[in-house]
Parts: sequence; structure tokens; C-alpha cells
Amino acid sequence: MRHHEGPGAHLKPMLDLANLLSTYNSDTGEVSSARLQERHLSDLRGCFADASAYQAALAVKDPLIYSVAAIEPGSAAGDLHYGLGRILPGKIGQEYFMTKGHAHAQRSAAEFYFGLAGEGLLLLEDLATGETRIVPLRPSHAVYVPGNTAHRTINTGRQPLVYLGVYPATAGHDYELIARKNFRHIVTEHNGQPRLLPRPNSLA
Ligand code: S6P
Ligand code: ZN
Repeated sequence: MRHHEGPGAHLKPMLDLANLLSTYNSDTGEVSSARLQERHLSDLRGCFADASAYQAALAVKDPLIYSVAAIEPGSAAGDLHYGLGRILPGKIGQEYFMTKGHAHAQRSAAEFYFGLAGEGLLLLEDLATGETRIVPLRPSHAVYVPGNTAHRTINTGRQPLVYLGVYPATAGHDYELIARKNFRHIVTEHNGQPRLLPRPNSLA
């Protein structure tokens, strides 16, 4: 039998989660005791479909697009990791600010998303069939991302989109797949509303 660190040691992840939410800084996306990863526009090279709009925006400045405060209480099989994501509002061309997107290195690993503030979408692409769907991500909305699914989070609103993602500690992140092939679809704004379109250069 595994030796426990003391009474209530199994509650530590839960306490970490309460701590994560209570120390959240809504101006910076920071959470005390969490590792903060920031992604700027220059980190999203190749993600946006409109390459000239991307270059033009980058020539002016390299703004912060999103941050993730990650909590990793343990790394054994069965442990969970969670991250508090915050995507700023904005667009490159007609395409909304979004995450790089990834599939889990452990392909079967699923993930649970929970919306906390703002308005957005999850772009989900089945790795086996290529079938793509968008699912709303709003405060108090939960989204289940099944295994074998590439996922990208998109801020379609005018405020920061804040959400929690909970995933197996063993999931890992595969960014290479997206860097190589990208998602087959993009989400652009049309008459003030998000619209799912096939990626223009994938039509050729
Ligand atoms: C982790 C989970 C999220 C993302 C975050 C940033 O499995 O899906 O916490 O890490 O949305 O996206 P990305 O694609 O840069 O990791
Ligand atoms: Zn994930």
C-alpha cells in the first residue's frame, strides 16, 4: 500500500484548485504558485490563415495573445493537471485570437474544459476522421474534449476569455502535429458572428 504524506494528503489537489481560483489576477492571468506561460503573436507563426495580416500586425508590435497558469500537483498515472487559460480579445484579419492548439501526446487522453469569463469556442478536430466541430465556451459551460481530438480555444468576444482545463497528468502536449498540418478549419468573424470555414489554403 502506498504511504500517504499525512491525513488529508489526497485533498491537496483540491486545495490547490481553490488556491488557484482565489489568487487569480484578472489583469495578468497570473495565479500564485502556478507556472505562467505566455504566448505572444510571434509564437503563433503559421497559425493564422491570413499570412499578410499576420505579418502586418507583427510589424507593429508583438502583443500578448494568451497565457496559461498551470498547476501540476503530481505526475503519476491517475494524477490530474489543470491550467487556467486567458485569451485576450482581438483578431488577425478576420480570424479571432486563439491558442496554438494541440493534440495530447497520449492520444487517448481526454480533457474537461470549464468556462469562467468571456465568450469563446473550442475548435475540435477528430484525428481519425478529420471531422470538425465548434463548441461554445462560456461562464459555467463545461466542454468535454474526447481523446484523439486536436483542440484549439478561440476568443470570439470583446473581453478576455478565461477557462479552466483539466487533463490527465500523463496527457502531454503534441504541438508538432499542429505546426505541421494545422487545423483543417478556421473560425472568422462574419457580420459580428463567428463562422467556421475550411482553411483557405487547404482548398488548393
Ligand atoms: C492543456 C489544455 C489547456 C491549453 C491552453 C493553451 O491540455 O488544453 O490548458 O494548454 O488552452 O493552449 P495550447 O494549445 O497553447 O496548449
Ligand atoms: Zn489539451
